[in-house]
Amino acid sequence: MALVEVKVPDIGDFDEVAVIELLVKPGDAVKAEQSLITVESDKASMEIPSSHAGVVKELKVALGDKVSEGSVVLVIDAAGEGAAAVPAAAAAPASAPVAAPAPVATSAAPAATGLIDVHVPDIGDFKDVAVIEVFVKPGDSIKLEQSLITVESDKASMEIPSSAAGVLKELKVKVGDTVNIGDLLAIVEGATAAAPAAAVSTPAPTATPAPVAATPAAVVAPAAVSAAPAHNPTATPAVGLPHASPSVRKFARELGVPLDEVKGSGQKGRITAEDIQKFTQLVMSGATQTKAQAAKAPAQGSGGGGSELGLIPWPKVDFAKFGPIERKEMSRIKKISGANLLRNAVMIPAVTNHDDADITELEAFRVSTNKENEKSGVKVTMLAFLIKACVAALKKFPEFNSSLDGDALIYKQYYHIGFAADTPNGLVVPVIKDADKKGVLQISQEMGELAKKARDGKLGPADMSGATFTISSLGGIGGKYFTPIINAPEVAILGVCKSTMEPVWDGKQFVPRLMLPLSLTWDHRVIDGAAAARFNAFLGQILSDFRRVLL
Ligand code: CAO
Repeated sequence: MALVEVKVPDIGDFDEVAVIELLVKPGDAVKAEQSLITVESDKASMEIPSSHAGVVKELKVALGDKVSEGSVVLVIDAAGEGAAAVPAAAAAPASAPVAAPAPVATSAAPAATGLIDVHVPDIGDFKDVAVIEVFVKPGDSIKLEQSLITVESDKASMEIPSSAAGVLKELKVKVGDTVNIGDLLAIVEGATAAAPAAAVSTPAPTATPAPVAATPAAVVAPAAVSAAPAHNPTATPAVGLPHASPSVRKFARELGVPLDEVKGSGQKGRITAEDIQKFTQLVMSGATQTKAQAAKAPAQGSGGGGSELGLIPWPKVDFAKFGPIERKEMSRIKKISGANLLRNAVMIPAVTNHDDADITELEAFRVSTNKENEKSGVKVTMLAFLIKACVAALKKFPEFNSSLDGDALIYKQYYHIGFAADTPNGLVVPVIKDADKKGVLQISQEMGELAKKARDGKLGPADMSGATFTISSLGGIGGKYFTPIINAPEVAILGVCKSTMEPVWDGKQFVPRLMLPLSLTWDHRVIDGAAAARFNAFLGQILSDFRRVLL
């Protein structure tokens, strides 16, 4: 095993090109020369190949990063390969026409005006590359360095700029043609040429980097533009890459259009600028949605339009018309929990069963325990008993401690119980971990600490994650029953309200009993009504005689 850094090879004088696609991720097995990322300047894009075979350990670049020669792309575990680089190690100088080729002009007449031939400049090892796009037509006014055509190999595409300004008289190539360095592209009735003195087929000695350095024959890589004879100039790009020229990619990025969702109408499914425009129009008119929009729709707050669910729009009322108002932003917690609650309410077919538990003896026991433990500083709460009772019920009815995973259920063999806590900033749900392994005293103590942390806004993500079941207790406040919303991906939640003394028929007479209202909401995809009724009944039995927890 050898960890090897794969670096950006010589990509000409082009510095700071943007990473526009990541083609691999940690854990992927890659072959030598397999494309790892795509980089793009404003005129050309290319794929950067791997100098080694192995398994990707770590990606060192992210989308949007700028890279130059020598930038580390990723770390690869070159197991089995030795750490030897394949030919084309990143260090090797390589042909890398990522740079837009310098325009090459040849004046047919050496005058500043007249007919100017525009040739394909030095595009390095690009041989017989296909013309995949033509941007101009005879009669068009052309600016100096304006892109005339796009050519493409199987790994890179590049726009060829005009070396002359003027009016395009004649175009010498069409889509599907193959071109080579020096080929005549167009004749421009010109005003100016980029380098009037330049000889035909000589790369223009301009600031624009000559795209192709002299390339050692052994160098395979930057592979973007392999000179391999098997090269198929009209091949589509690597699987998964949207087929589009750099300018179309740039256009899509500017509009925020996800290129991989656009259907190309060009040759071999190539995405054109018109395709981007049409896609944008469809999204704007509501006729279609991007995948990101579709994924977001159900999680939107009530302020969302509602159209994503086929509902009538949320009412927009000018409340100030009816009296004085004050507008206050909701807290961050409220906004986050609101989106989650809405998703859970909409996506879960939830049903709530109500029941009462007789906690007369349990409450008496709790009060006496607290008296005995007065000095300990730990107050035993009804909620702590409820947590313990729920763990016993979850053990007896394991589907209540599960989560849906596609068509399967994940049964958790741990019992982490969340409890809803009311804080000045909104509702949070701290979690008592491994409640099955803790006594009521320890649970009470941890709950007190977590509830304090919650009120002080000091709960960390670890305090609030991993719950397998949640209890929401309004017992200290009041009410009879309510319908709590399941805290996905859990499949059930117990709501508890204030216990009250009630007359209960014991078969002979009415006796005063302390009754605790229970409201169990459950996901009907996972749990049936009968199981829910049994769960509540079992919970009631335990709460009425807590010794059953031991059974
Ligand atoms: N019936 C009758 N009295 C109850 C009771 C019940 N079911 N549960 C608690 N009480 C009593 C307690 O005994 C305590 O009385 P004393 O002070 O006389 O001992 C009093 O109510 C206050 O209890 P508490 O609420 O401070 O403590 P708790 O352990 O019951 O609850 C906590 C802790 C964090 C859950 C609670 O403070 C809280 O935030 N509850 C709100 C949860 C919530 O908002 N749920 C709704 C979610 S859906 O929007």
